[in-house]
Amino acid sequence: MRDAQPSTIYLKDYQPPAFLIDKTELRFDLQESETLVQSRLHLRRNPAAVSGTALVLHGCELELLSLAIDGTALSPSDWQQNGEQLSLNNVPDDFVLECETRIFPQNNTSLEGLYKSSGMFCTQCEAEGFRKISYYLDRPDVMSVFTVEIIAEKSLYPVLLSNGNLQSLETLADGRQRAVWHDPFPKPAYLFALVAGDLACVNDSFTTRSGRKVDLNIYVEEKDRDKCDHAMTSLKKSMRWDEEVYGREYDLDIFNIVAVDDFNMGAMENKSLNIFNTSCVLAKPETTTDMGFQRVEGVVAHEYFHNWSGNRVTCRDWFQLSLKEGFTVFRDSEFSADMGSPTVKRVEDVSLLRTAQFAEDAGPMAHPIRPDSFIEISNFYTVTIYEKGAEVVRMIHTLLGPERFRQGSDLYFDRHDGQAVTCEDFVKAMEDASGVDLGQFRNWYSQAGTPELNVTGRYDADAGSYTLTVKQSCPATPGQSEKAPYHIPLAMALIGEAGALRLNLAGVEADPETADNTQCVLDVRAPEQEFVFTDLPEEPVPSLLRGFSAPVKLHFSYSREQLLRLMRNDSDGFSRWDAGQQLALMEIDAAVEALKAGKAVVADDDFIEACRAVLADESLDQAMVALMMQLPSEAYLAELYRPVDVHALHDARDALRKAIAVALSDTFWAVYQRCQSDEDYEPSAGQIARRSLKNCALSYVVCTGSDQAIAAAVSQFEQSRNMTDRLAALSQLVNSDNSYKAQALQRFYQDWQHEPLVINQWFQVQAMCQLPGTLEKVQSLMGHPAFDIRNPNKVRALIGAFCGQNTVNFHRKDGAGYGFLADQVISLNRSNPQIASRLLVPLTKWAKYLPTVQERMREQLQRIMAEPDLSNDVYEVVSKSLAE
Ligand code: B3K
Ligand code: ZN
Repeated sequence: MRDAQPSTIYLKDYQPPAFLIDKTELRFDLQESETLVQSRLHLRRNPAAVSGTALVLHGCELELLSLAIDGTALSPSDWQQNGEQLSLNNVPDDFVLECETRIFPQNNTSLEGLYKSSGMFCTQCEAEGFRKISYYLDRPDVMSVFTVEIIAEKSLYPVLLSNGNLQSLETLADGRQRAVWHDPFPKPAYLFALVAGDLACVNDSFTTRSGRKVDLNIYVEEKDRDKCDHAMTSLKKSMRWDEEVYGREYDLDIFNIVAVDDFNMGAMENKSLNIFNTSCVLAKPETTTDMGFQRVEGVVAHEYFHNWSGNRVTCRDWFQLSLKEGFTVFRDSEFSADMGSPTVKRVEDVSLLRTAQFAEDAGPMAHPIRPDSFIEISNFYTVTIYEKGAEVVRMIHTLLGPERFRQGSDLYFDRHDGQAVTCEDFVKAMEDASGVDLGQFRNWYSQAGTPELNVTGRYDADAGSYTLTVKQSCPATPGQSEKAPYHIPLAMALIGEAGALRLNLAGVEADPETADNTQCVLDVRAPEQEFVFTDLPEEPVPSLLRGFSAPVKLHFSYSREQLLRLMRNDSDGFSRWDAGQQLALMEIDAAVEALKAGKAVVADDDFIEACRAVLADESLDQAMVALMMQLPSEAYLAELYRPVDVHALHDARDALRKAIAVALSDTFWAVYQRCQSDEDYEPSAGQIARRSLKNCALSYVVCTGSDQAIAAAVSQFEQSRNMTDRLAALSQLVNSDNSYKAQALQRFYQDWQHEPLVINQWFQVQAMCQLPGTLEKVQSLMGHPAFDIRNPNKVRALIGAFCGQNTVNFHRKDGAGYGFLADQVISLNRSNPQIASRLLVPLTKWAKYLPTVQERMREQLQRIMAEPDLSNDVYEVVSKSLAE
């Protein structure tokens, strides 16, 4: 809970640790009423330390039982305690510190440190959770070799796990069991893990390319044994992919994954003992949607890839978090792209970036991917650190090209193996290996905010030349009013009547890889820059920021005709999709105006014909067709309009959807029929594409409100055997006016009440209902026996989905949605501060709405601020939001 004065920590104050811990020996005595933790730390003064004689250890909410130096017990007068710090003066240069603490995992609701979930003991130590287990130098630049002894009642906790290799396992005379684990790789405390429980184990193996046979185990509750195949397959694919694409092999003989129900985020990459949220590991067709299958594959890969990008080479301090997270997200997106449809993956990633990340970058919590300061590090596991961080690594990949990027990553891993390093070390390795100057590029690490590119084009028919003028700027963000220009890779092409034209860039020698071909990457560096293309027989349409080559907002005033040409002819899938989105935005603009003038919304004929052509094109990736038919989301619209009039935008978008549905009703029905199949379920790219297009068509026909459409949804709900189709049909029923929905919801609950992950989807589908009265429904569902506010998945499914994704109901005109969110934040602030502060995010965006709305949102922030005992997590987010 909040100190009197929550303090800000600054990157500029970084000091190397005064002591190092060569060896860490831990002993856990796990009991029902308490856990005793004994540690033996082999400490030595750090030769690289600048100053300081005292040893200052971190500890939080610990009951200290004893301390001893080299076998001699200390008395309380030998140490000083101040907040989370325990200082020992006049310690030797090299010694063993023994410490005994008592903790109460069964009462730990923060899900940080050692806690219990569904009867098992488990840990979460990143970022600063180890200090809730024992006194330690809980910072990532202190790396130690861990040996862990676990003692627990054998009948209750037959499985005892920690990092590394099992050294011994014995049954003790009193019915308890003792396991000893040893991890030979030095690691920071945040990668420590312990699990004790009654778990089933699904086992497989993988042989690395150098011939090491690795035992792969997934530990789950017995009832979930049949839901591990997909995670296991994903793990093996990730291991192979990292060998092939990055030359990285696994380095131990065991790799364990444990699934737990109560978990604050997706998963955790503890060395050789990954702990996962059940939602990111369990999957089977009857209970899991296509999106769920893809998430399992992506998260398993992400955590596995951390073994190199995060564990073997770790972060010096938490300001460098994006060093491991940005890089690892880049790695997992490339992996997912390779496993499925690259364009679809790119569109999904960019959509997340353009909504959540752009919003963060424009709000009170905006921070560079390498922040300069924070109050609570848990608040910095953000879309900026992760997704924008990944885009920054992607830009390095674009600037260097795949071969030189690989030389860079090889050098980075070689040079820094076993070290705790900085983002600068990463960039330097990329620079040293490639010879590419990344000097100006480093601004991406130090500056917050989304850069904007304003581009204009001029065709000179006589000269056959086309001149692009590119201006860049970046808005002010908290603490950064002036921004230096960025180095932006701008991938582009020029599209003629019949497709992409050859590029000749004036003043640039033809390079077989770039110029004199049909696409190139322009190095945008100056506030304003011109690029002249020659030998152009016709006026081209520029295709800009292909593949979304940089995380920027690009403005070019395209005409409808130009966008239609790009939508038809652009050879870059992402840009084709984006052209379609820009056309749709013009339609939404027109719809807003029409509704304002009291007129009916009609979609433009050209737009309808373009949609019809896309829907009819069976040669296109069907998942792309489904994506192209989705109108820009309300979250994306909220990034484009100022101020945001939530209800006007919602109504316009809705009316446009109906207009499209009516105009193309026959086409949607044809697509719906064409996409039916009775193949056995597989989470393959082809099947996922077909289902997503089918369910997209269903959503359009249902929005016409016809009886035939409702009947189709009912029959799909009743007959489908996979969760993707079943849930899609349920969602259509919940969102439309029909007499079957209550029955459908009840039936769904009855069928799945014993599957918590399915019940979460049941909560979510109701929380996302766009119809009036949803807030009351959500409030009543909070009293449902299946709801549990202590379980983060349930909180996210019901409260998080309502406040974060149900724009029209959260922003109810009477402000009740804001009051509801504030109530939930206040109640979670004590039990689980991390979840409370994450939930709060929608309120922090108050500044972009209409003035009356702003006031209502701020009132609720002020109400939270007035609460006594605010956690640092909530305090930081609320105070920064109110300071805007
Ligand atoms: N590294 C963890 C995140 C830990 C969050 C702690 N509050 C999961 C991941 O990014 O892989
Ligand atoms: Zn990660």
